[in-house]
Amino acid sequence: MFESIGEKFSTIIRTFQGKNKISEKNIRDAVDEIKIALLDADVNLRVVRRFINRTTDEALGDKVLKSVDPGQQFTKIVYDKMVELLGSPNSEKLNLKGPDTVSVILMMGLQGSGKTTTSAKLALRLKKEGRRVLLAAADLVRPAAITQLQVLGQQISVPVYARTDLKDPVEVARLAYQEAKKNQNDVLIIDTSGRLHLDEDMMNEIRNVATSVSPDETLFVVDAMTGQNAVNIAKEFEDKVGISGVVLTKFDSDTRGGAALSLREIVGKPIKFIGVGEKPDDLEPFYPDRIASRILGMGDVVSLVEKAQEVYDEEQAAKLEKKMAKNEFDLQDYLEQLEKMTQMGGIGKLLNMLPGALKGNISEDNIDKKKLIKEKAIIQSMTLTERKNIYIIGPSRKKRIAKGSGTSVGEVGHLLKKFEKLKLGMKRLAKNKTYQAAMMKQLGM
Ligand SMILES: Nc1nc2c(ncn2[C@@H]2O[C@H](COP(=O)(O)OP(=O)(O)OP(=O)(O)O)[C@@H](O)[C@H]2O)c(=O)[nH]1
Ligand SMILES: [Mg+2]
Repeated sequence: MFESIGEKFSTIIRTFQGKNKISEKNIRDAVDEIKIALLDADVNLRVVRRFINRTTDEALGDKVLKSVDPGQQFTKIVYDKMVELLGSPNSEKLNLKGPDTVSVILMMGLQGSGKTTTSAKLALRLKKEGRRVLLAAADLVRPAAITQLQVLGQQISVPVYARTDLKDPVEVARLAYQEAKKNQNDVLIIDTSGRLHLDEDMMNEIRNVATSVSPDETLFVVDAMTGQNAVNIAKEFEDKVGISGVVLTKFDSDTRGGAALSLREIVGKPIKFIGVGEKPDDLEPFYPDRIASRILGMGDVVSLVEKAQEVYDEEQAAKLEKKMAKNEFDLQDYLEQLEKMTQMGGIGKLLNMLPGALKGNISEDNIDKKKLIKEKAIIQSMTLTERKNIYIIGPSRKKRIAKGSGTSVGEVGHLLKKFEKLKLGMKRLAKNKTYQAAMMKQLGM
C-alpha cells in the first residue's frame, strides 16, 4: 500500500531539498501537487481540503520562507500534518483493565472484513503480552463461523467459548463473560457476525451484545480495500453502536489506501492496528509517524524512529539491571526475556545469561528449544500475581497451570525450582562486580 503516493510525494519533496530560497509561489505549486497526489490515492475530498489548508497556512508563515533551510522546513510541516491526520501518539494502545478483572473487546464490521482472523491475531498478541485470553464465538449467522474460530484458537493455543445449541449472540456473549470470570481469563474477545450490507438487524444485534457486556474496546474492523465507502460504514457503526478504535485489515494489498487515511479525520477514532497478512501474527500496531513517512516516501524518518526504538530498549535494559541487583527479577521478567530472545532468534544469548552458563560452553545448537517453548507456555498459564510471587503457587495452582499449559505438575515444579536457583545465582552475581559486568556484556547491555 502507498507505493504510488510515496513516489509522488518524494518527487515533490525532492525539488525542495537543498534550495536556499523558496517563494510563496513555489509552496503553492507544491501544495497543489500534493493535493492531486492525495486525491489520486483516493483520500476523501474533505480530508484533502483540510490537510491542504493546514499545511498551506503553516508553510506560508515566516518559519519556512525566512528559514536557512526552507526545503527541510517545508518537508517537516508536511510530515507533521500527515502524522496529525493519521492519529496521535500512543493512539494504538488498547484501553484494557488490569489483569485482575475481565476486559472485553468486541469486534464488529461488515462480512469478510476480517473480524474472525483479527480476533485470533489480537488474542495471540495479548497472550504474548502475558494476558490470559478467552475467545468467544458470537457469530451464529454463518454456519462455519464457530468452527473457523475454533480452528484458529487451536492454532494459537487460546481457548474458545462456543455454543452450538444457542441462537442468540447476546446470550453467548453473556455466558462467555461468565466463563471468562470463572476461569480467571483477563481478556475476552468477542467475534460477531457480519452482513454483506449495512442492515438494521445487524446493527441491533451488535448493539444488544455491546449493551450486555459493556466492552472496554469496541473495534471496528474494516478492509483497507473498501475504498470511499469505508468512511460511510464507519460513521454508521459509530452512530449506531459507538466505536473505540479501528482495525484496518488487508494492509498488505496493493490498494491506494487513501480511504483508510480518511477514517481518522472523518470518524475521529484512532486506527489501532493494521492487518498485514492472513497468519495469526500478521498484525501490527498502527504507528502514525511510520505510516506518514511511508506515504511521504521518506526513508530517513523511518530510521530516526528506529533509533528512538533502540533508546527505548536501553531504558528497558537499565530497568532490568536494577531489578536484578535488587533481587526483584520475577517470572514475568523472565518471560519477557524469553520472548525477546526467541523473537530475535538468539536463544544462546539468553542462556549465557544464566549463571552456570557464564563460563560459556553452551552453544545454540545444544539448547533444547522445545523445553523453552514449554517454559513459556507454563509461565503464560500463570496469573500475573503468580509470576510476581512464585511462592504462592501451591499444589492446586500447580495443577491448574499444568492443565492450562498442556504440561505436567512435575514440569511446572521443575521450572519453579529452576527459577529459584536462577534468582539465587543472580543475587550472588549482583554482589560480584566482575561477574555482573560480564553478564551485562553477554546481554549486550
Ligand atoms: N491478506 C490479508 N488477508 C486477510 C487479512 N485479514 C483477513 N484476511 C482474509 O480475509 C478473509 C476474511 O476474513 P475473516 O476473518 O473470515 O472475516 P470476517 O469479518 O470474520 O468474515 P464474516 O465472519 O464472514 O463476516 C479470510 O480469507 C482472511 O484470511 C489481512 O490483514 N491480510
Ligand atoms: Mg467471521
